[in-house]
Amino acid sequence: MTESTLVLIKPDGVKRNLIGEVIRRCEQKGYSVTQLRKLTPTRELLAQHYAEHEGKPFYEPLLEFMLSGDVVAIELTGNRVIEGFRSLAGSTEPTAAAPGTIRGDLGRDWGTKVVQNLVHGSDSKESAERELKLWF
Ligand code: IDP
Ligand code: MG
Repeated sequence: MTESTLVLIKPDGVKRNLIGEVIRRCEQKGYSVTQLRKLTPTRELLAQHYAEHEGKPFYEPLLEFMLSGDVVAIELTGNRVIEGFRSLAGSTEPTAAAPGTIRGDLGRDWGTKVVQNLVHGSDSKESAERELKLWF
């Protein structure tokens, strides 16, 4: 039953000094940080990570944004953590994300081509396994 998910704190979250705030919310929920690294990802890593979005209008801006600074990669572990972290993160658009969520409380629309929304979380068991192998 115990599983792990990939959480990324994106460059906007790192630049705004929200690493601790994101981890605090994960730990307060009861999940455990089982691996953690801070890095500037390569384009190759991001292309693999975001392969499903290749060809979409926001794909290039998304890669440029993710290359713009350090990212924190976290393996977060606990029962149903994949679903649970998506719930903590809130919906993709920070303007519409529910208050109480990471994106709803800490994010907003900055008028950029790509939505800057502080965090990534794997969306399924298959994605989590694939993404954790890429980042760790
Ligand atoms: P998710 O991060 O909530 O799973 P995805 O659809 O997987 O959302 O998209 C990946 C990332 O690409 C989003 O987190 C956001 O940063 C960006 N993004 C997604 N859809 C759009 C869009 O329609 N316009 C601009 N950026 C987008
Ligand atoms: Mg996604």
